[in-house]
Amino acid sequence: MERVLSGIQPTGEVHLGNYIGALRHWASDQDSYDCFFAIVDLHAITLPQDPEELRSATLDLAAILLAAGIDPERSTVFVQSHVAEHAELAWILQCFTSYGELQRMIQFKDKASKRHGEIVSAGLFTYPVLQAADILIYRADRVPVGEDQRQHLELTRDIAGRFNQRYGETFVLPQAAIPRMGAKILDLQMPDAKMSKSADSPLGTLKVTDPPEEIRRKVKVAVTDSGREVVASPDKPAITNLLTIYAVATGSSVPDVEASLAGKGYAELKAGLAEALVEFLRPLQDRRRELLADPGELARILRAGAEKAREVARKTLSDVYERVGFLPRSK
Ligand code: AQP
Repeated sequence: MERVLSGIQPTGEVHLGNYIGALRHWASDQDSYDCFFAIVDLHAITLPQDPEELRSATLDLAAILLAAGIDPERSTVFVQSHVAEHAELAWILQCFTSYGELQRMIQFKDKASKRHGEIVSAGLFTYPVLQAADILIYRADRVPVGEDQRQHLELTRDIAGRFNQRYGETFVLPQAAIPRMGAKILDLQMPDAKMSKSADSPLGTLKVTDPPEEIRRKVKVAVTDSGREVVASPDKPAITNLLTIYAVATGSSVPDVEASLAGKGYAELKAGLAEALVEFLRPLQDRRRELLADPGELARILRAGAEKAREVARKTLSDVYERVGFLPRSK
């Protein structure tokens, strides 16, 4: 079985972009792959976090992953900081990554530009190398992610290739698995930007935990494009985005949704979309609430996941240490 690895940060709250672009594919990948899913808390602290909020967001995210259909019996679900090997491998890989490569990372440039005089940490700069370590340490073949992660995946392949060339085949070169539909869900208020946890406008980000009335409100005030026709096209990014979300929420395709709304206007599109989303998110929201009622069980699942992950990670790291020339650790 090929192996899948993906991660999500316990920062802010999970939004529709995370769910549509990543999480729902994680759930379906379990049928065909040996899956490793990480809650990447080490990545979260590249920007300032409140410790208590980070702890509770980590547990909440575990509940959301399970509520989204990830089955801890079939997949390895764990918290990144519980597997110290990620950070150890990241150090080695930093020595195989150039400053220039990291400077070209779009996410770094975006996130650094939003710091407005606040410290831009070295962790934010080297974050893509830790992400490379997350993937390479499991020798993952496939990484299901949204479009925003394409550049980081290419960097991961470059780093792995460079290491392999120098020391012999050590890492698997992973493929990014970017969905054809919904790989970049846009902000409902600023359809020139992706939906994001740290968006300036809270109305633009639809959280998977938003109650029905909040979903209806956010869809109602979503920005639209000029014109009146409900069609997807490059000059209608906002309507295309709403149609994409509608298609995913109803398990259909954009042309089918367009056809069902033929002759109707933006108001009907929004009304139908809001109800479709309420129904789409309801099972996840109900299940999350049930899971959060038993935090002890969530912690147990994460502990078991970390143990399974560590077994694989330890083996890769020891191969790497041996290849770069470190003396064996005492047993
Ligand atoms: N808008 C999006 N559309 C589709 N997929 C998306 N992803 C993120 N935003 C979208 C995918 O979600 C997975 C988890 O991503 P993450 O935890 O790294 O989240 P993020 O990219 O940090 O989330 P934000 O919302 O974008 O946070 P900030 O505001 O910090 O930049 C990944 O697979 C990602 O591709």
